[in-house]
Amino acid sequence: MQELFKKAWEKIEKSKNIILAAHINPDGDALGSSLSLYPILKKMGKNVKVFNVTKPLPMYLDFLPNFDKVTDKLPKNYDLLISFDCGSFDRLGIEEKPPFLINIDHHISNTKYGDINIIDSKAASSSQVVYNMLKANNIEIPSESAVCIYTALVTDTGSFQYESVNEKVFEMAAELVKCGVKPDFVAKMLFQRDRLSRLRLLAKAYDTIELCCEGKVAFVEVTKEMMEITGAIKDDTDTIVNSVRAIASVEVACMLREDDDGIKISLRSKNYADVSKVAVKYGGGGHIRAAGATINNEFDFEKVKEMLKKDLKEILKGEK
Ligand SMILES: [Mn+2]
Repeated sequence: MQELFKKAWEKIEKSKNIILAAHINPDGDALGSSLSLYPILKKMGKNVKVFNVTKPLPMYLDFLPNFDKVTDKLPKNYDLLISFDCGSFDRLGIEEKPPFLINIDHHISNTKYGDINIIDSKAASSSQVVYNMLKANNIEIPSESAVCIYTALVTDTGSFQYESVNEKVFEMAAELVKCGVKPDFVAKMLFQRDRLSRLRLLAKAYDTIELCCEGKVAFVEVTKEMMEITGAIKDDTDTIVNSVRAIASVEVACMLREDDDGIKISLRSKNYADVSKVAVKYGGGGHIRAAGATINNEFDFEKVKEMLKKDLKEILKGEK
């Protein structure tokens, strides 16, 4: 890994026009990781652009330094693109292959589409991989970058709750606080700016919770109608599946959301089930404990649940 960090940094030093990019519908890790390098590369005199194909960007991340610099227009001429938190090239929303691509990620399902691939599936967030790269190259972390790296870490670990959280994660968090992060500020920005529309949507969604497989599996539904009635937006659905997983008996929670291009399924597991296997089966991907996919329009919710029940029974088999 240290070799790769050095190689990647050498390439960055040699490049002039650099794009920092993350996957479509970015979460805190995707956007935080891409924005984290912006001030550092600027200071190095690079021409840097942060690209994301999504419009509008999730507003709950608007406190990230340089959030307003993110553009959905890909510049024509550039030497290097660095992708963050993006498991496959098509999720970047870029047509042509970049002249050189550094792929920084922690998804076990990453397809290694870069010229340099720095994939650490043990990392708690892609921002931890960025952090390790900066450390390996003795780069000082300005507070603007630290806030981005820290926010990405908080969002991807469910506020330091997941199995990926270890001594290294806390050491890194402590270091980032030394660099100027105020954890209470980040927490307030992330968790104390809720929208009424989201709470109204939760009420409707929770009403649809259905348990099966002896209470080990829970389904929750979000329809277009619910979104319209409550005035909720897609971002408002982000954490629903996590709170459904919190039911005591549940090992796997699954949210089904009606989207324009099909039914979006989001899977979360608690202790032992590898839900990435199920997501991959439907053309998606993710992690062992958090994964997702989009199933095309030819099925309705009931049919999708039926299919998923079968798959989930299979992955729950033989476990305690
Ligand atoms: Mn991530």
